[in-house]
Amino acid sequence: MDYSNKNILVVGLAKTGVACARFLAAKGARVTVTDMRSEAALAGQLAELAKYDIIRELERHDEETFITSDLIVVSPGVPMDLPQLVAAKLAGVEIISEIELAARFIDAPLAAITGTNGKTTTTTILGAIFKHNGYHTFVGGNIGNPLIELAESHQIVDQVVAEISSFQLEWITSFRPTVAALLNLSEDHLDRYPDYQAYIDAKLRIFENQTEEDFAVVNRDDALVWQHAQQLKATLFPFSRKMELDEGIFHKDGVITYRHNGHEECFPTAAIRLQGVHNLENIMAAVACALLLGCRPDETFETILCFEALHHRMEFVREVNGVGYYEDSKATNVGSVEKALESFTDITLIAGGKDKGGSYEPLAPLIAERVRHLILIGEAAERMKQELGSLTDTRLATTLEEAVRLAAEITATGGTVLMSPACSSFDMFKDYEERAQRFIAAVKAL
Ligand code: UMA
Ligand code: ADP
Repeated sequence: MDYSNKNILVVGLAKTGVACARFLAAKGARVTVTDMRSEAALAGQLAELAKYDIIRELERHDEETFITSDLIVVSPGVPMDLPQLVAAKLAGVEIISEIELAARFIDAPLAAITGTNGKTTTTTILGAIFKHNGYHTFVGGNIGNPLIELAESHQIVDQVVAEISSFQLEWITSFRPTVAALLNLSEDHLDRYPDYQAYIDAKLRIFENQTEEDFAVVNRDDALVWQHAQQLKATLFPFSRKMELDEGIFHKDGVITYRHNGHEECFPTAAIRLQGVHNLENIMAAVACALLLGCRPDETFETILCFEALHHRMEFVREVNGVGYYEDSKATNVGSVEKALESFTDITLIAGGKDKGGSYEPLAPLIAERVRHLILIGEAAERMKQELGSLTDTRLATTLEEAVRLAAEITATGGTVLMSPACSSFDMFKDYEERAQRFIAAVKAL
């Protein structure tokens, strides 16, 4: 792939844009970067690019630059319907995402993990399994470090594990994982997509360039996933918590069984530290990817036995006056909140934040059954109150700290206070980590 002297436009100048611009400039391309933010807001990013000869178009996107480029590389946070991208597409300009660019320069087998929930957990487990098996492994993608950083580093690796979001799949053309996993599907990101089907279609593109030599690891228990899996070209490798499979991986009577080509491996689950049925699904998906890509069963089992929950995913904070406080700041859609609610009874739920446009109705049965008090915060509070408020004692709070104090007042001994927002955090916080830290501080202050 020769990009020297090509006019390449990098759209978006956050982590992805900076890494792409650096990579392409080092390849001899004539790089322009464009971002709607100002030079002052982008001071850190621009400093990282200081030693490269790169043209900047800041606080604007010039259509002329888009339609006259040889190639456009789009950051995941930039929507597909950006008018300048639409114009460039019409003009026949090649437009790709960062994972597409990266994959063109990566030779190692690629395990790509997507799904509405569980991506980071599964990606991290799989990375740990590969490393424990002695493979030189790169873990990246939506998890935080762009895949292009691997291509940029010229490291030789044995295995690549990539967490992949729907946004990153929007502009792929040849991205082809050796093993791709789709963990589950539920409504999310409806502030970005015109409808749920458009979000699903974007996610399914992870399988688009696979052939029958590749594997699609899919959730047999998720009706939507299984329905869409029937159309795939890749060889299906299902995982299930509910049914025994002749080919695939399943959990039954406290044992995970992996069956492939007449060969069987068994992993008892009693001593696994990671809690929750959803984590059993994540573990099965990771183990399937690992064994399909050559890992040894013993080392694989050792890794899953020791694996602990990641921060901000149903994490225990503290007990005060016989009430347990749990923080699930990473639960930014209804699918993940459902799993959290299934894990407790007598719940005081703190939810709300930036509304992503989906319906909160799927939570209704669990709220009616298990949530004693619902405390709502943020932009979504009013709409959540309309959809769920009649099901239980529902109150509004103006800050997270006020919500925590109120929860402490009204939750009876033996109950659980759970912050599992079903929304993103950007209305009140920098990100989900800041929301988590503020919750933890408020709980510690009780
Ligand atoms: N911008 C424009 N014009 C626009 C829209 C945005 O100029 O019309 C600019 C913004 O000002 C910003 C840049 O484009 O400077 C967009 O950057 P970005 O949002 O793509 O941010 P990155 O730092 O590059 O992070 C991205 C992923 N972000 C998103 O998908 C929103 C990160 O996932 C990912 O870790 C990183 O690439 C490395 O691959 C984050 C995320 O929130 C964690 N992902 C979503 C999720 O998990 O739900 C999908
Ligand atoms: P993602 O990277 O897809 O956002 P995470 O592993 O970061 O996934 O988990 C995000 C949220 O989803 C957390 O609240 C976590 O408890 C929940 N979760 C994790 N795995 C699953 C799963 N397989 N199904 C549903 N919810 C899950």
